[in-house]
Amino acid sequence: MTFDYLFKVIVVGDGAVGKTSLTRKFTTGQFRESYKMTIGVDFSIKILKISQESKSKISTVKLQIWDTGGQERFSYVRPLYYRGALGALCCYDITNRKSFQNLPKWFGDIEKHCGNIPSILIGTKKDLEELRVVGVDEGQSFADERGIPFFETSAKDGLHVEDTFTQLTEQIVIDVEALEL
Ligand code: G3D
Ligand code: MG
Repeated sequence: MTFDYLFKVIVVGDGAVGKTSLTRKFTTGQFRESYKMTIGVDFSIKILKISQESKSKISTVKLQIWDTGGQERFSYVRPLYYRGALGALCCYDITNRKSFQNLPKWFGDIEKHCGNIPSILIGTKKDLEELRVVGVDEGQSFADERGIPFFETSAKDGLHVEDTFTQLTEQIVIDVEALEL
C-alpha cells in the first residue's frame, strides 16, 4: 500500500496505565486479547486517512506506534525509543493518582529527546468511573497549561481511541507540511 507519510509516534506513561491496551484497541479493535507483555519496545502499524479541509485533500499516513513496557527498568533502550518520534500520547490512569503526578517526568523526557513535538494528554480507563481519583478538571487544566489537547479514553469500550490518534496525526501533518513550504 502506498502512503504519503510515515510517522513514528510514541505512547508514554507509567506502567499499567493502559498504553498497550490503547494501542491494541486502535490497531486491532480488540481489548484484552492475549498478547505478550511488552518488554523493551514494540511497535504496531496502522494506516490512516487524514483529510485536510483547508487544502481539500486527503493524505494517507502510515503510523508506526511505539509502545513501551518496563522502560524504567530498561533505561538503555530509552533514547532508541524516543528517536525520530514526531508525536506523543502521554497517558495517565484516572484511577491512579501517582500516574498523574508522574506526568511532568514523562513530558520532560519527551522534550529532552524529541524537543517540542505535538503531544496529547490522555486519561485512560474512563469506563472505571467508580474508581476514579483524578478529576476531569485536573486533567483538563494540566493540558491547558501546556496548550495541548486532552481526552479521557477507554480501551475497553473504545471511547475516544480513534480521536486521539487521528488528532495527533492531523497535527503532525500540519507541522510537516508547514516545514515543506
Ligand atoms: P501498559 O501497557 O501501560 O503497561 P496495559 O498497560 O495496556 O498492559 O494495561 C494494564 C491493565 O489495565 C490491564 O489489566 C488492562 O486490561 C487494563 N486496562 C487498560 N486500559 C483499560 C481501560 O480502558 N479500561 C479498563 N477497565 N481496563 C483497562 P490486567 O488486568 O490485564 O493487568
Ligand atoms: Mg504495555
